[in-house]
Amino acid sequence: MASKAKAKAKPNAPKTKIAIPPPRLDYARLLSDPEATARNVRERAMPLPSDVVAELGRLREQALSLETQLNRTRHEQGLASASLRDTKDKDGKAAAVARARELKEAVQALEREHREVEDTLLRVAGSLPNFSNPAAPIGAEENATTLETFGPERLPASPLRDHVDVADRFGWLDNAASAIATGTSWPFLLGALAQLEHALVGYAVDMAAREGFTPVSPPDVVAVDIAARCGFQPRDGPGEDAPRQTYTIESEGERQLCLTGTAEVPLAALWANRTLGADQMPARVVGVGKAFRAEAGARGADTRGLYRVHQFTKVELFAVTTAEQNRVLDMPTQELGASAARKYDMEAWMPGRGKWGEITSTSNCTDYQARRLHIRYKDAEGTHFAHTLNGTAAAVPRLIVALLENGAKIEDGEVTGVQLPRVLERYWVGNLPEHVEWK
Ligand SMILES: *[C@@H]1O[C@H](CO)[C@@H](O)[C@H](O)[C@H]1NC(C)=O
Ligand SMILES: *[C@@H]1O[C@H](CO)[C@@H](O)[C@H](O)[C@H]1NC(C)=O
Ligand SMILES: *[C@@H]1O[C@H](CO)[C@@H](O)[C@H](O)[C@H]1NC(C)=O
Ligand SMILES: *[C@@H]1O[C@H](CO)[C@@H](O)[C@H](O)[C@H]1NC(C)=O
Ligand SMILES: *[C@@H]1O[C@H](CO)[C@@H](O)[C@H](O)[C@H]1NC(C)=O
Ligand SMILES: *[C@H]1O[C@H](CO)[C@@H](O)[C@H](O)[C@H]1NC(C)=O
Repeated sequence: MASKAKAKAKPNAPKTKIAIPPPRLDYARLLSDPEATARNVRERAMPLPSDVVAELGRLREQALSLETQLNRTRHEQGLASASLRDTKDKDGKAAAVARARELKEAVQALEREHREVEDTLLRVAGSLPNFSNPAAPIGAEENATTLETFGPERLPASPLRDHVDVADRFGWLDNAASAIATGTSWPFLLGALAQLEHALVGYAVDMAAREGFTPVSPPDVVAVDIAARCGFQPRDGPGEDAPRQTYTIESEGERQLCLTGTAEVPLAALWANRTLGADQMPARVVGVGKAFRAEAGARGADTRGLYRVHQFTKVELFAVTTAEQNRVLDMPTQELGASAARKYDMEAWMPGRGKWGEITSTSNCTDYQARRLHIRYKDAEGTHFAHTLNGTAAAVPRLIVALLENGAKIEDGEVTGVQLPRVLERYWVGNLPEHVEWK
């Protein structure tokens, strides 16, 4: 037989032959109050059909009715085999054989139909976001509540402090080289900025490890199926025209792979299909990964400089907890990723941009990811789905923007250097470059 040409998987039709069981979603909870589920989708402004919950209800009923028919037909099949064994006369035997064959085919057809409906049910339910925490503010970004403001007095906004100009002035960014190597928004950090990246990563990992997070170096490529189970879809909405969120890559073998949008995905996969003991909880890790964002600059915002880029280094915290454990780790509903119930962002003042900019984000995903990845724990009462929490310890380019724009030293209307926080000194590699000093 001619060898089968290796099929190139389409981004939206991932081939996902994977040995972990399908997500175990709580249909009863999703359908116990259909109006509440529909309101949750609306409040999060998810690009889903308006009748998605009604569709879910119909599919669930259809699946149950097929299951009932299947059970009844299997029961009849059992009776027919028994009668086949017991029938001795020739004519009766032939009739019983025909009947058994008929029932076997009916069972197979019902099984097929049931499986198809179950698959659709899982796909539709899987597209629903997690329930928002009732205390999360409702609406778009401007409805966020400020919980706390700290740090020194804000510097006045000033175009002189623009991080791109500061970095260009001292030769720390090379946009011409970026354009040749890859393209815009794929930055080359040179000299002081590359050293600053090492220092920030060292500082963040050190702090997290001292707090009891186990350091992990995760892969930066994950299976599309695993990313989807964590709440990341290849596209930002249905259809081929929706902006792409992730970069899918040419894959070897059965599984469609993509570049990680955040190390949260491989860190969550670390516990997939496992059951932890109650004494192992909370399980906490800190991972350094590359984050790849296909959509950076897609909406024409912040295409300049380091604020939104296609690739960056990120130190990520991830915890698996019981439903009760956790400490507080408030973003409005439309700002929550599909899996999060509540999200806290921290913003830094960026005087060169003249705006506040998000530098970290921490999400409570309750059991959304755990149900999809089968992350469980066992205690005296039995086995339960765990809760997962994730947060940024350091998103390097955003911190560089904040540090350059706040640290720029201005003399006689000119930037003469940059002052960096002394806590980074311990983590600095090599010599302190010209134009950089500790504050
Ligand atoms: C997932 O867990 C089940 C049950 O423990 C096991 O049979 C299966 O092999 C596991 N899959 C993988 C990929 O480890
Ligand atoms: C069908 O039979 C299975 C196995 O006996 C049972 O668990 C399930 O509840 C039955 N389903 C329905 C809808 O009666
Ligand atoms: C902010 O919240 C209020 C009250 O819930 C709501 O009426 C308004 O539409 C929200 N604004 C945005 C931009 O979502
Ligand atoms: C996460 O959210 C759930 C319910 O929304 C809550 O029970 C749990 O305490 C929360 N965890 C944290 C850390 O806030
Ligand atoms: C944490 O998880 C949420 C939901 O999956 C996601 O939207 C957010 O980007 C993640 N945060 C970080 C820092 O990766
Ligand atoms: C997310 O939230 C709740 C807990 O807050 C959980 O019980 C529910 O199953 C989750 N919803 C989805 C759609 O996964």
